[in-house]
Amino acid sequence: MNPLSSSQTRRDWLRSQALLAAGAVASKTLGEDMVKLPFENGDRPLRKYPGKRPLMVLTSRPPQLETPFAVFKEGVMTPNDAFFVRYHLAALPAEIDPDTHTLSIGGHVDKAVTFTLAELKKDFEQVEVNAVLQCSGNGRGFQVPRVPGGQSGNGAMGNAKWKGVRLKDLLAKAGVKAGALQVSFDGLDKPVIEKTPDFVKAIPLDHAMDGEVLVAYEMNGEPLPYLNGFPLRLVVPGYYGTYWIKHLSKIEVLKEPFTGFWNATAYRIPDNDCGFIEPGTTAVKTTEIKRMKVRSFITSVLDGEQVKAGSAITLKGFAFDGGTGIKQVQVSTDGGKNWANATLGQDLGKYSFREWELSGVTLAAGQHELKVRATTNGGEVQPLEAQWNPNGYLRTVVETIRVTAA
Ligand SMILES: Nc1nc2c(c(=O)[nH]1)N[C@H]1C(S)=C(S)[C@@H](COP(=O)(O)O)O[C@H]1N2
Ligand SMILES: [Mo]
Repeated sequence: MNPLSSSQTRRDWLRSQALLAAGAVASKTLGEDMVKLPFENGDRPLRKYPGKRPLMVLTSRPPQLETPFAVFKEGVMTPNDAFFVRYHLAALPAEIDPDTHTLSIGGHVDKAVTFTLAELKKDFEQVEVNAVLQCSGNGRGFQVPRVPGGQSGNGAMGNAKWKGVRLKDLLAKAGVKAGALQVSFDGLDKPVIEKTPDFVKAIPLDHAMDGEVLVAYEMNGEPLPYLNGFPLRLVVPGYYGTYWIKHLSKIEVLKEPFTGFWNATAYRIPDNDCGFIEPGTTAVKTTEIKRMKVRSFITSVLDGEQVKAGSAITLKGFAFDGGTGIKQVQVSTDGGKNWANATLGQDLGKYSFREWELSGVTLAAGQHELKVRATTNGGEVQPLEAQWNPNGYLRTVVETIRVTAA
């Protein structure tokens, strides 16, 4: 029987499609709720981890958990219990005692220092920043041609208020010696086999000293969730998540260029103006991934959902970039032919999600392609055509969702 033969079954079918796209429960496997991302091998179980509501599991060892996209309807700050999780190494610290956890600073400094959590909170100025944390491979699953790596939808990102102390203030306590080049960061998680390189990341000294990089202990007014780096993590506003070291325990000031695997071999992009190359080719030269490219999303209605035909609705969403801030957001409801300027919401800082809305949108009965495009204060505009690189990083293309008005 044609599944669309009666209006009743057609309605059911549309509803099930909408649920699939919205990241709602699509089916059950072995008693577990499953969600389907709209690409090949996109089936994800929804599973509950400590401190988290059920999230989409990409891998369980190490935990890689994606935020169901519908969560972004809840507001401009991403709730801690829904915030995505990403680890590279499977040996996570079993237990961390905040009273005994320490952060040490050594290497090319006048004197090595060690701080307890209590000392960090008491002895240094506390600062806050609203900032987006996004994995370099967020949206990788949509890239065509496909590439290896975690096939994420767009839920490997979130926006939070981070509270902590300035990295530069901590480094000043240790006294950075002349000739220092870089600063490296290590957390408590460890590889399970010796061959796997420990997850250590480094940034240039001038970046470490710019006053924006924080050692944070709070997220949205609460201690960091265990899986988001309890009790301390690096916050590198504007930069892709790979630098935001969790369970931070060791900082080293280096006088030689850092050659660790996770900077020198992994998390690299083609070294050219845009970070993209001809699909299927290999970059001649690569460089470290750094600041995030501009992105924008519609959140008030999700891909595959249904809206009311013939009456005015308000579309909403958010945009962000690597730190120049959002200048303009435009929305198209006809597949990109015409664009209307959205109204920007409150400015929560140049590193935060920036909300937008467009009221008075009326859609005639039928299928519609909605698109959203942001322009930054730095003059960056989202392209209409997707670009490609071998790691599926830097997704910045204008996103398209399909809705049915009925
Ligand atoms: N200690 C540690 N920190 C880490 C990682 C890790 O594997 N171990 N992964 C990094 C990467 S690639 C990302 S995208 C972010 C993810 O942060 P979250 O798990 O809090 O969402 O953590 C970063 N910090
Ligand atoms: Mo990442």
